Amino acid sequence: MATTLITVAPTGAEVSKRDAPALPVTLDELVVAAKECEAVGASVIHIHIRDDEAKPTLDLGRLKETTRAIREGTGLIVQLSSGGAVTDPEEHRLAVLDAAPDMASCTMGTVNFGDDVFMNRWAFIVELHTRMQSKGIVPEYEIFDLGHLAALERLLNKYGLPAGGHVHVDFVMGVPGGMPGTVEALVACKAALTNLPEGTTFSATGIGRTTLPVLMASLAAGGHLRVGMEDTVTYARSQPVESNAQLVARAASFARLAQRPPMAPADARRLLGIARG
Ligand code: KMH
Ligand code: ZN
Repeated sequence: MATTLITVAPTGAEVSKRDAPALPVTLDELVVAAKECEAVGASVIHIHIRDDEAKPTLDLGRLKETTRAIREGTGLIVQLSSGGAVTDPEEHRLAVLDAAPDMASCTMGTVNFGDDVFMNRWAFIVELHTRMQSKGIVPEYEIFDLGHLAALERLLNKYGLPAGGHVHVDFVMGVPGGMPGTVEALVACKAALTNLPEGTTFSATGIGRTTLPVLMASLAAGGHLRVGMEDTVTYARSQPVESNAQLVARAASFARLAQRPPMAPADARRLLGIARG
C-alpha cells in the first residue's frame, strides 16, 4: 500500500515563544515533541534551534547536541535547516552541515519573506548542494515559487544528483512573497516535476490558513506532507495549536482517510536514499 511521508517542522525561526507558548524551544522540549510526533506518524523532523533566550541560532555545538539527542530519543530522520533565519550569514548556514545530519534543507532561490528577504544566491545554492554531495547528506529542496523548480533542474543538470541519488522537494506555499497556498499552484508545481529525474517525490506545506487546503491538495495529488508550528500556530479559527503532535496526528488522520497511511521511518530512509539505519 502506498504510504505518506510526514515531516514535522516543530519550531522554525520566526514564531516567538511569547506568542506561542507551546512552541518547543529548549532541547528537552524539542526531544519531547519529537517523540510525541514520531508516535503519531512523523518520520522526518525539520529542525531549527533556539538559544537560551529562545532566539533562533545556528550555534554548531547546539546543533550537534540536538542531532545526537534526537537520534538517541527517536528513530526520526534528522533534517537540519540550512535556511536558518533571514538574518543568518551564508557561512553559518553552510556550517550547519558540519553537525552531520541525515538531511538538510536547500532552498532553491531568493524569495521575499513577509517584510524581509530570504536570500539564496545561485553560488550559495551550488556550494550547499555540492558540500552535501561530498558529505553524504541528503537534501530536501525547498521550493517557495515555481521558478525554484527550474533552478533545481539547472542545478541537477550541471552538478549531478544529490547524495543518495533520490530527489525530494518540499513545496512551501503561502509565504507572503512566495507562491500562494492554492490547489492551482500545487498542480503547477507538480506538473513542473516532469522536468526533474524520474521518481522525484514531493511534499507540501501551507503556511498559516493555507495549511489545510495545501495538505488536502498534496494528498490528492499523490504528494507527501509537512506540518508543524514552524508553519502554523493556529489549529482552527481562534484555537491555538496545543502541540506539534496535534498537527501530525491530524495529518496522519487525513493520510489514513486517503488510504495512504503514515510511512515508517525505515521506509522513509529507503525512499530518500539515507544510508544510516
Ligand atoms: N526561516 C526561513 C527564513 C529552511 O528551513 O530551510 C527559512 C526556512 C527554510 O525556514
Ligand atoms: Zn525551516
